[in-house]
Amino acid sequence: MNLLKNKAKIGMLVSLVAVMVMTGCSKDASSSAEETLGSQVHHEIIGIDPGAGLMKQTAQSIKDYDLKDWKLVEGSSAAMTAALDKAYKDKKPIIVTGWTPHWMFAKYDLKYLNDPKGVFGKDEQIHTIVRNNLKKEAPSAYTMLDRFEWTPEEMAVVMSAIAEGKKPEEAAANWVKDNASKVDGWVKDLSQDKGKKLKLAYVAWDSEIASTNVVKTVLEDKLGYKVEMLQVEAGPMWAGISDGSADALVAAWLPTTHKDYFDKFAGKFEDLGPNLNGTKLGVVVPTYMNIDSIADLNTK
Ligand code: PBE
Repeated sequence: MNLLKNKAKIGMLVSLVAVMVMTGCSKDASSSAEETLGSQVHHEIIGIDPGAGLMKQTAQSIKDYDLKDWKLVEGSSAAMTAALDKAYKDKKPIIVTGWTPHWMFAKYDLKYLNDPKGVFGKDEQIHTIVRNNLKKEAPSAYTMLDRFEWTPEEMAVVMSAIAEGKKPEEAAANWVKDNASKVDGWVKDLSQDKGKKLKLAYVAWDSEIASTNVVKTVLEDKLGYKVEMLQVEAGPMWAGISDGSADALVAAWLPTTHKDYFDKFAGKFEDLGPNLNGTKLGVVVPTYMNIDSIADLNTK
C-alpha cells in the first residue's frame, strides 16, 4: 500500500517535471520574438554627433517609417565607425548612419538600406562658405577657396590614408604633393599673403577632416597664410562663419542636409558653391545582413 502510494507520488513528480520542461521549451520557442533583428541590435541605430544633418534625417525616417521601438543613438563619427568595426569583425548585425564619400565603404562591404519614402533626399553637393568681407580682406584665400573643387575619389585617397593611421596633416600634404597640377590650378596667379591669419571651421566628420586639412595645407604652403583649424559642432560652425569669428568652411552639405543652418544664417555668409559632387546619406548595414529597406526594420 505504502509502496503504491510512493509510486503514484513519483509518477506525479515525473509528470510535473515533464510539464515544467515542456513549458520551458515552449517558452523558448515563443521567445523567437527576441531573435528579430530589432532585438539583436537593441533597436538601436548608431548615429553620430547630434548637430549633423544626417541625425535630423534619420530621426525623421524613424517617424516616417513608423519605427516605434527604434532609437537613434547619439555619439560621434569616430564612435560610430568603432562600433561598426567591432560588429563587422564578429559578423554581428549593426545598423549605422552613414554617408558617401566615406572610407568605410572601401574598408567594409556595406549597403545603404533603400529609402522608398525618400526621407534622405537626393544627391547633393558639398559647398564652400566664407564670411562676408573675406573677398576684400584676404583676396588670395578667397579666390583659392572659390576655385577649390575635387572629386569623391580624390577625397577618398586622403580619407583612407587617415583611416589607416596617417596624421591628417600628413595625409593632406601627401595628396597635395601627388596632385600638383590640380592644386596649381587653385592657386595660379594668386599673390602671397605672408603670415595673414585664417580660421577654418569644421566638424570632425571624416570627409571634412580630409577636405579641411587639404585646404589648410594649400593656403599655408602655396599662399603663405597661417591657418588655424577650429573643430566645432555643426551649429557653431555655421554660426562662426556668420558672426565672423571664423573665415571659411568647406563642409556645407546642400541643399538638404544643412538646410536649417543655411536658412537660419541666410545673408550672413557668402556661398561659393560646390567643392564636391556626388554625395549620399542614409542608414547603412553590412552586406551580410538580410535586410534591404528601412521599411523592413519593423518586421525583420
Ligand atoms: N555628414 C558628413 C554631415 C555632413 C558631412 C553627412 C555626417 C551631416 O550630416 O551634417
